[in-house]
Amino acid sequence: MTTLFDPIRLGDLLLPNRIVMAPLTRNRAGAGQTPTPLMVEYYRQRANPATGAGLIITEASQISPMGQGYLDTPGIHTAAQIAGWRAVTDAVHAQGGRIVIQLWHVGRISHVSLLPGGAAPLAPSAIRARAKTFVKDGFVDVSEPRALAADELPGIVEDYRIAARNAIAAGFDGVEVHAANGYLLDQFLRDGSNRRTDAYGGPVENRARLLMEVMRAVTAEIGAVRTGIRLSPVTPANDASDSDPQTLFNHVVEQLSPLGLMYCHVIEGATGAARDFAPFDWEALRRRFEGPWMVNNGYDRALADEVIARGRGDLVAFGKPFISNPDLGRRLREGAPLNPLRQQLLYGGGAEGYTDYPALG
Ligand code: 8OZ
Repeated sequence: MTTLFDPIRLGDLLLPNRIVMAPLTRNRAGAGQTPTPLMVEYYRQRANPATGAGLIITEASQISPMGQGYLDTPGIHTAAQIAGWRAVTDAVHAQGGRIVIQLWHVGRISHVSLLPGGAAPLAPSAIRARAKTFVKDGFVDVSEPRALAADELPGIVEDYRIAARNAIAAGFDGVEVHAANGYLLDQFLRDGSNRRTDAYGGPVENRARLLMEVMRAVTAEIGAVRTGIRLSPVTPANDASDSDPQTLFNHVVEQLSPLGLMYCHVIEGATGAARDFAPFDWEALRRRFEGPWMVNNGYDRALADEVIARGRGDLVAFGKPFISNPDLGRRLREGAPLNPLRQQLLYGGGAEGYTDYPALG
């Protein structure tokens, strides 16, 4: 019987176990949205697969200045950012670990104070989300977005392609395209945020068009074996809504499968919410995807064992438990108690609540 502690092949990577550190926004980037030495230490602490993660997925990292939606999130679009990430990937690899970067464009989930020249956030349609973001002065409502013109979309696809190339230049083992949680690609997928009447709106085939163009560009640039994706079919996060998520995401996963991706990562439910708060046929999605299937949200050892033993998932991504336990892999294996999370230290700040969680002696 397969367990969390059995190896698995993801593309060209052989992971020693199936324990994944989920992408986690921590808002600790330095000037120029550049990864800092403190971030190097945070990832290094979690990188050794014998005690930490078999695979680390970085915090969401914007592909362009317009892709940023929160204070102090890192980017992967400047030379300084690439150099900062190189220090992270070198530290992870020195521990024997593996790491991919999550590529992010927030779309309408942003604020004019974060964007170049005070620009309006970009969206499929000019519909403001009922959502908050975090800026210099604290939590604020997101700004009114402007609808992207069709002739601007090739530029967005190109930004993803260049970000993927930058990721490889920075030493990453691959990328995860963030198509979840109500950000740009998810905004195009869903009819609650996409009211376009061109080839990128209307039927699900059209709403999935931008995502598929991005996935084809990224896989052509760095290889499908180095490209994963994250989806969140039922999340209401960031005002995400769709009239028929099952049909939508069945279609999306059917389209993704033939690309031969490194993995498909799904958030079962909504981050921080009950796992079963919305009915959804997860098996129907899983059946439609040929490659490795990564599950996330509210997993503990028992649930992870069950899902892997039954083949409902191949890997399990742990989020908050990895924040408060740098040696989560070891604790799961030994059944050791977990450090409690200090919730108020999640976003922004320094070492406190970041690199000061103790490992087992
Ligand atoms: C928490 C705070 C800010 C952003 C996501 C990237 O939900 C995020 C995020 C999470 O995917």
